[in-house]
Amino acid sequence: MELSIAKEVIEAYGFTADTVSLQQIGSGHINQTYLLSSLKDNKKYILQNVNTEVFKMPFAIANNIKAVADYLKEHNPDYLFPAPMATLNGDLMASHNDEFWRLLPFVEGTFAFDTLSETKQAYEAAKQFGKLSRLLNKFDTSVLSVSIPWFHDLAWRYEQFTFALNQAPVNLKANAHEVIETALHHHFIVDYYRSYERSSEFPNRVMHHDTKISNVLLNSSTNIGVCVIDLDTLMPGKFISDLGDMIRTYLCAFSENEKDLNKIKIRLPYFEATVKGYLSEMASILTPTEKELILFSGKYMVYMQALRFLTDYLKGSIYYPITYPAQNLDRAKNQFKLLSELFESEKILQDIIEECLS
Ligand code: GN1
Ligand code: MG
Repeated sequence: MELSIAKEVIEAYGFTADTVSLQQIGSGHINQTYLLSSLKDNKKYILQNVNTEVFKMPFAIANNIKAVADYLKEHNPDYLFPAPMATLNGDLMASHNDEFWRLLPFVEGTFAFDTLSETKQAYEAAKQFGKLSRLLNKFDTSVLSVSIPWFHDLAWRYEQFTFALNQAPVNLKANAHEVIETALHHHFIVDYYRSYERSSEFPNRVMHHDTKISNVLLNSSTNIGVCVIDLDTLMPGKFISDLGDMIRTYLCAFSENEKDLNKIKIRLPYFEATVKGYLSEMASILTPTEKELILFSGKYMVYMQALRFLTDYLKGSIYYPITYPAQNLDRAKNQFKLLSELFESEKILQDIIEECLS
């Protein structure tokens, strides 16, 4: 068999190494994902290795997904929630040599993509992520474990940035000088976040926490949203995480890897489609305070991602894989450019939000 997947993993799910074919797919930074085709019954599955450097408690994730899957099965049996399948032994994952693997159903007739080419895709994706939170509105978030502590805690991310800054080698600090100044200058976003953090009008909800477009499956022929995938960070959080990450990743025609900053512009129709799609599910659920924070959600997520890339650069790029030394610095510059675009278009973006809310 090709690739380095132990036969024990395949066998835990009742396959044999000589009757499956595996192909690496996906573009995520964190986990490795394979398309597993069973030659026996011609069925396809997704086999995924959980990155235990990042997710130190893989069973916490598996239990979270199971708790949500059980709840949804009871309350919304028709909702498609692609949870991992149990092994032959009934385990939530296959573990072998300190590695953890899971097997998921492959959803036929759907596709995931890396870049948006139509506003409809933004609308449909945002609707899917909104729908998940809406269906879980009454779910008790306190039963969920935190799969990555402080994951979207902006104050903590800022603190990590200042620690990294204090310890960074002089050459990295010199290369990043301007970006560091920009990061420090935007500290007011942290203060703003802190001022809402504990408000009862800003409740914990079940958040996906990674709402990029490749984490939603659309119907191949109609482009209609089918379901969300990649549930590792399904845990309690604030609504600004999901909506904010969509604003971060759907508005610009170019990704966080684009180095030409002149290309980093926001597309207003994609903003409108994202907000509309999200509100088509969440409008009746969000509190008045949350509705005031719609535009802030984008600033919060873009700033946090900029800080995360910059922090990683200063630490020697130990978290986000890179293909050249300054890539995480370039990614941080890209995100700060996007942030400045959000500030520049603030007025018109807020007008669009008002229109979507009315
Ligand atoms: C990571 O692996 P991927 O691409 O789904 C990261 C997200 C970042 C994203 C930026 C667990 O997600 O938080 O937004 O990279 N996931 C984790 O590309 O850190
Ligand atoms: Mg992910």
